Amino acid sequence: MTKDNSTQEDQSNAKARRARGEFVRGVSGFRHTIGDADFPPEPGRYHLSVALNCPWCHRVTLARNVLGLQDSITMDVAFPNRTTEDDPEGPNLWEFAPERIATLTGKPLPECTAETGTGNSLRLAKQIYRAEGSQEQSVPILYDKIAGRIVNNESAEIIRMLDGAAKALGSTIPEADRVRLYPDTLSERAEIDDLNDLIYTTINNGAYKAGFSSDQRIYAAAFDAYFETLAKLDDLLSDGRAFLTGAHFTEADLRLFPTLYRHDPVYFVRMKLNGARILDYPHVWRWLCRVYALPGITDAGSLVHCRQGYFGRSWNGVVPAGPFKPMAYPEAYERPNLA
Ligand SMILES: N[C@@H](CCC(=O)N[C@@H](CS)C(=O)NCC(=O)O)C(=O)O
Repeated sequence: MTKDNSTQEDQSNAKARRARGEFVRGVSGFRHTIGDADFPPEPGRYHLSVALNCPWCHRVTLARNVLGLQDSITMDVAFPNRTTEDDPEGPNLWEFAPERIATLTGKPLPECTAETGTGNSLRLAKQIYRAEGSQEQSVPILYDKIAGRIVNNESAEIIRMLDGAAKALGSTIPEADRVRLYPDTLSERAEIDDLNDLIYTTINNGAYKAGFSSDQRIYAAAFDAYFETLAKLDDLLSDGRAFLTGAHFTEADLRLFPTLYRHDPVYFVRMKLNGARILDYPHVWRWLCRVYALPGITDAGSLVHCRQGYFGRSWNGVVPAGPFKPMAYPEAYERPNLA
């Protein structure tokens, strides 16, 4: 499957780089594929465990929706804030706790669920891994409910396999109307691969490189690379094309959306990416609104979960109330002419 630098970070000297204050993302260990002998494509067999504040999970919830797989692939949603120091199982763990109160709203979050995929009503995502002897703890997780096994925990591969097996998995969208995230034409695939490389390194993971690195020079380099790519994308979209590779929505658009959806209301503050808003890039802004208007996009994500997740446990836990100018988010994404 995809083992290129659009999927994961180069891990060389990761320990030394982390010691120097660089945020280096780890590598996902479960890399099976639907279609392998053990994992036949069957409707109702597979299950996703996600958190709606996680941008990698957002790729997967977007693919599930735009491919019409909401009925055939069940899904659990963890609470946006991970466990705290006093948790008996340890801190920073994704928890399925639909009763937990969000400080942002003062109420439980209606999208959150218990853990239903394994049939064991587990409290933590970590426990899904421990059942298979793994020390991992990340989301998203694609799980086989028949085999009782984890298939894959790498979002780049999960979206690719859902796209390839959508029909056999029981998509409710007729083939002729269903989007092809990774079309067969080699030229389009090459264009998508190049965009994926640039966008993964400087935007998707770049945002974390800026926001979570504790070295000024590493932060500054990530900051510059992020806004350089935004300027390049604004230029690319200035020729009137609807989507990144032309007339059709593809995997490249799907992978760019989660980060830009979070930029103005979250990353501008939380990741110190305060160089500009997406609103300041008119062609990228109109692209963002165009994607937001596509069927299945709005309910694949939640800015309430994002704000609660990124701020609810950072600093003193108080979640910033803005922005409200020119208008509140996500409603602003319904106004392409704001830019
Ligand atoms: N490469 C993975 C990255 C997944 C990932 O890093 N997820 C984060 C949430 S945003 C996570 O669960 N991190 C917790 C951990 O690894 O302990 C993918 O794209 O699926």
